[in-house]
Amino acid sequence: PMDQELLAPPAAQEAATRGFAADMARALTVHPRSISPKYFYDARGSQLFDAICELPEYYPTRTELAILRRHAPEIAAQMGPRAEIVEFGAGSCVKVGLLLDAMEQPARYLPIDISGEHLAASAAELRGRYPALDVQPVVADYTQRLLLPALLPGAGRRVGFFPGSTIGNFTPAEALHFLQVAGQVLRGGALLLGADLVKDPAVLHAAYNDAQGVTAAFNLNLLARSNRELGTDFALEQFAHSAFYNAPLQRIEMHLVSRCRQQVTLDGQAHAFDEGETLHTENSYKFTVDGLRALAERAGFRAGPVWTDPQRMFSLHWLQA
Ligand code: AVJ
Repeated sequence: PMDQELLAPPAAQEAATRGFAADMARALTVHPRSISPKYFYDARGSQLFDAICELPEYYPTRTELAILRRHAPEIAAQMGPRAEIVEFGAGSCVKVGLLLDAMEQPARYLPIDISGEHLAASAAELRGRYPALDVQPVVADYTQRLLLPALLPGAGRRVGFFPGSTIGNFTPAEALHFLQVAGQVLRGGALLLGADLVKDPAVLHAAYNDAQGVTAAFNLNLLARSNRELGTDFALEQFAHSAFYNAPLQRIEMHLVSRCRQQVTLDGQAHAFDEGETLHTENSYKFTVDGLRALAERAGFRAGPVWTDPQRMFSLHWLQA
């Protein structure tokens, strides 16, 4: 039955483009304008995100990796023998590799991703590195629905892995809903969740306004992708990257600000932008350790150990489903 989840690449591609077109049409029609950050990640956007993760100002990736490296044995002990890992989003194989290396006989690895291509690439890499590991990729949008194969006979716990503070892209209501759905498919197991922490706004600001302009290029690539895939005519040089910390809402907001009065055409329909009008492209919520634990408990988890770095920049949570 899971094979039905794996759409043929051309069909999947067309479906993805239709979804992007519908969401872009909506984004251009509503006020204030906003679009999901999931559209950042075409091939170019994924490349730019990888470059962001290497930036001196962008601390989350290297901090989470350091926490994983340092506490992998303890985390693996929580997992127990023959656990299987369900990763929400097929990220870099580096993070899950740290877990797999520390685990006692991992039973299976199930990466879930909307991009079949991305998924196939990371599955191939993991199979190469762990020939004995059962790798079963699942093409799905984990924000929409979650259908997972049954636990293997003889397997231990099912452990969800949601690193990178991707949960910060959800509104609090969406985060609660995601955690409820994840809790259902992980029942009896646990979720290992990475969450970026509230900190000095100057540090947050720098992380999304890097000196080399990689984050700006990442943000603007959304418009370039729209031009490539949807045939819009966004004039990229007429939009400015804007990222700031909204302290009362505990989130970084990214926008693309129209530098002038202009219009953009999608499917023959013109949409006017006033000077200074923005397209809101991303929220990145920051958490307190207690706030995140409370949210997880509201979703039905039992909050367990939390691992952080010495400067308390980032947190990894063990949440029992
Ligand atoms: C993928 C959501 C963790 O919010 O930090 C990085 C994406 N956006 N720089 C984040 C991102 C701009 C990232 N997450």
